[in-house]
Amino acid sequence: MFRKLLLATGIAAALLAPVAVATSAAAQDVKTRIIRFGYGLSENSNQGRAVKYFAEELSKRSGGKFKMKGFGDASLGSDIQMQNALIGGAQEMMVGSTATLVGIVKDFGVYDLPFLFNNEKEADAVLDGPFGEKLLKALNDKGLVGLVYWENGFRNLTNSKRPITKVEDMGGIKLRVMQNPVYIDMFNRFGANAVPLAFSELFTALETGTVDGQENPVTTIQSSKFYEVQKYLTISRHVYSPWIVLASKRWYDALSADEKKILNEAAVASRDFERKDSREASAQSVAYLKEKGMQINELSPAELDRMREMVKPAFDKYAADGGAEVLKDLQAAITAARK
Ligand code: KDG
Repeated sequence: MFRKLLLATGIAAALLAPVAVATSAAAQDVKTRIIRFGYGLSENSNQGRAVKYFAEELSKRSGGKFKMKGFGDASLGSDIQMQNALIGGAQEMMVGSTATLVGIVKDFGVYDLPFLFNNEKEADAVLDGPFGEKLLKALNDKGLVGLVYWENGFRNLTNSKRPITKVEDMGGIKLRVMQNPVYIDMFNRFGANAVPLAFSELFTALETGTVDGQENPVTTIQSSKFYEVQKYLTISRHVYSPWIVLASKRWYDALSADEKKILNEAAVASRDFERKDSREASAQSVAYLKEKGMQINELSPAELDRMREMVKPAFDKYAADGGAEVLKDLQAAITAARK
């Protein structure tokens, strides 16, 4: 008897479940919405996989009403072009680098200073804590909503000229950097010739020799196939680079409270997925790149200390250019995260 009751209840629950989800979504103030989500890397990258996961989470939590479509390979434009499209309300969402946001909120440039974070744990604590939150809020009066940070990762050097085993080896290398004054200043101080370029132009610039090298996390070097046009990889971990998931404020403000809750909760779930996926992928990338024929070396602690010394004036310059307070706050947040 009890088994039959259990079975009957089980069948009833299974039949009612979809209705329950739909009912809960219907009960909520949730409208059908098409969300265009732009990003710069390929679909088969840590960034692309996280976009797919985010879309699935939104659909699940909205009873299928939030239909998010990912547009990869910068098909909706570069980070900067997409930021402007969100501000104008022509696009709903994107993920991109915090480094390209400095034209909108200058303080985001603080994340680009070298050798700030020692590991991902510190980065998570600072980005998801009061310091990171405060910077996200600074976007609100610029027409953007910063939802969460994803992980781009610790950046490393590649080039086609020579192994970089000491800073002097960077001398004269035309090194592509993100469009950001901290990166330009940093690599010029290392003796390279820093060339700011949008990510979407990078592979061609490497292929044609317009630039000799670039710097990115190993996951990006793998997913963007830079190993096809770069011979040398130098593990330097010189900057921890965040990505930031952005929404158009014009679009976001029109959402109901229920819809905002769904979006924010799905964004947090996507952040946790992306960081786990990125770190797992990163652990495999060096072996993959070696297999693809890259000649790989790691900068010694002594050499990294020399680089730290050489870029100390970059911190002074950043502080003198109006970044003193945000830099002090970030350094305090990192110290607190280390306790
Ligand atoms: O859309 C591409 C961006 O995510 C960009 O930040 C990737 O790190 C990157 C770079 O070097 O441009």
